[in-house]
Amino acid sequence: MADNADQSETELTRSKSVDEKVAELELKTRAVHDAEPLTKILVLYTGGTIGMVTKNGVYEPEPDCMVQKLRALPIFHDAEYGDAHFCPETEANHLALPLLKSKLKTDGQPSPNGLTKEEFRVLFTVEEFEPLLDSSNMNMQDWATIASRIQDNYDQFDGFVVLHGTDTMAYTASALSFMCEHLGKPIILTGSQIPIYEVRSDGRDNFLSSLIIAGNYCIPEVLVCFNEKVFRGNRTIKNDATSFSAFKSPNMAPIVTLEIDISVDWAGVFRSGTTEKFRVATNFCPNVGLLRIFPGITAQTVRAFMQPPMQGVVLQTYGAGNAPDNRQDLLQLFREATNWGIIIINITQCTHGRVSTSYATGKALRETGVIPGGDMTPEAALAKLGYILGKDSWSLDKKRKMMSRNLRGEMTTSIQEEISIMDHELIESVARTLSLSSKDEIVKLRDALYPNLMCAAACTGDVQALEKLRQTGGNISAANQDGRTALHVACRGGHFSTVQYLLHHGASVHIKDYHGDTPLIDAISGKHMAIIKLLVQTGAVIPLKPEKMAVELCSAASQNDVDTIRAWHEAGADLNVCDYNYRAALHVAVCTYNTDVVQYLLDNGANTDIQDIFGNTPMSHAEKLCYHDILKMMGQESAVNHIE
Ligand code: ASN
Repeated sequence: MADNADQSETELTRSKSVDEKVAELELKTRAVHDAEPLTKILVLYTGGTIGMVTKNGVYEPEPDCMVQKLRALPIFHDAEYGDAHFCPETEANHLALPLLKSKLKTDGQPSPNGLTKEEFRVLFTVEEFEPLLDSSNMNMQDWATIASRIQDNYDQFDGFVVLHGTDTMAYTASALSFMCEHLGKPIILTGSQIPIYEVRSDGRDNFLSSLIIAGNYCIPEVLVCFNEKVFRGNRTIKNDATSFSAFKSPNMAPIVTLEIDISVDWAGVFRSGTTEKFRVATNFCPNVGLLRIFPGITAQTVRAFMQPPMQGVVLQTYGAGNAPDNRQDLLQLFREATNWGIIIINITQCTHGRVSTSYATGKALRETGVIPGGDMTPEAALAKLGYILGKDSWSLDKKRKMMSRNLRGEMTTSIQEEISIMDHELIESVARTLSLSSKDEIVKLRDALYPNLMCAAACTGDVQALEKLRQTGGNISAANQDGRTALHVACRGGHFSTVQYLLHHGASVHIKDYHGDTPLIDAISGKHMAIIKLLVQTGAVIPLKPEKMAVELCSAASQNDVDTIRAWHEAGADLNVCDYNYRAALHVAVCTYNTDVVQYLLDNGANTDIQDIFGNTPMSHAEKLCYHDILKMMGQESAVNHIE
């Protein structure tokens, strides 16, 4: 009786675990075969009016409310998709935007999912901060928290949206733009003037536009999206407390405008152009300040402002950067402060324009050691100072030099020359043949031809041709009709120096072609190890789900293709990932008696005891098949003796 009870319990346990496995298997299989292309966005909800409610007659942030409310809004969440794909217990904060019906114009730039715009699906996960803050209550530590959350989730998401109050959004955007080094994905800050829960609200459009842009356009910058415009974050100022058009970018045109068409100024996109991985610098120096001079300001006031622990001052001067040159007391003070090691950066009090030394008054200031800050906004200048002064390993001299450099597109270093697209003979002759004459027509022609010309040049590793195309206005990350960029093509062809050139000019390692493949997949297919290393060093990660990666590894294992497995491994693949039958590459290599692969896998940490759906492990396969040499490789001398 007891035996029977034990037996039936064992059966129950076994059948339950088989059921569980089958259920998991179904999920995995669905994951492998789920062909719908998607992009994933992490939404960091920090607070702000967008999520506030009225309490005692004033707006206050309301915790644990946003996700629930968004879920009930069909423009933010496709409930049918959500019910089919998200687990209600563990994925309650996962939402799926409905598919866009209207065609988005991409200007030759692929979406991260690489598909035509009608087919994409943007999934987003909302992470709510605790406590939610009115942005007037935010400080530098909050900037570091946002940056760190982005860093922690960087590889798992295609882009980031930060829901934030408008009052200090320009400061946070500026700070994040510096803290996020070697950024390769979009980070978009947005918020609203009226809470999203109210009938009339700008929050819904701002949030939706941010998700659409972050999910479809690989703009590797910190941006602010407001009122149908997307600005470079460190160029923004909040200029209106009552209008929906709360932000202005006085010295730079918006990067994206959302009208019936979405237009992106790809030539204006700032790209880091390095081969280093994304990282964040959270050590921000708090000893910085903004000093706005005014007629009659006393030397005592300025001296008091410059006292320790002050390390960096943004000096807001008149017009084109002028300060009184008849005030020797002030000029002497600036000279002294510079000698004490304080960095002083000069920007204009005017909303629009830049500092220059066209006036004697501006020149006098320059001669005291004050650094000209070009056309930086006060927010950007302050954030840049805090970031640079936080670099403890840099000398004072280096910090001063970096202050006058354009680091993230925050200042215009030289008046950009009009690029003559007619400089390219091919464009010129095609334009003539087609009788095109207006600038718009020629720009359209260029945008249609250049991605293909770039890919053709990359295919043969012709760096000179790429440089010529770039100089005549070509977008280095533009994609052809298949969603492929010059970097995809150069990686496939194994042209190492072309890949280096492209990366140094800002080509993105994250762009997916229409098959969902990034340049890293091309490099793996071509088994170009040096290129794989370079891409990984630049922050590329394998864009496949583990199950799909396992299929690739198992397939290579079945063909004794050690080089392909090595290429996947170099690219960061876990050699123990399992396919839809829970089989890892080692299962397949053992069964097919591909001993070279078995040896490689064992040398690189493959497990011999992973159970597939039938309970078989690589070792049990070797035992059943009496593969003595494989068992020996696995260190199973005793098992070999036992079989013998
Ligand atoms: N006081 C609010 C904030 O900055 C203003 C807003 O979001 N519109 O959090």
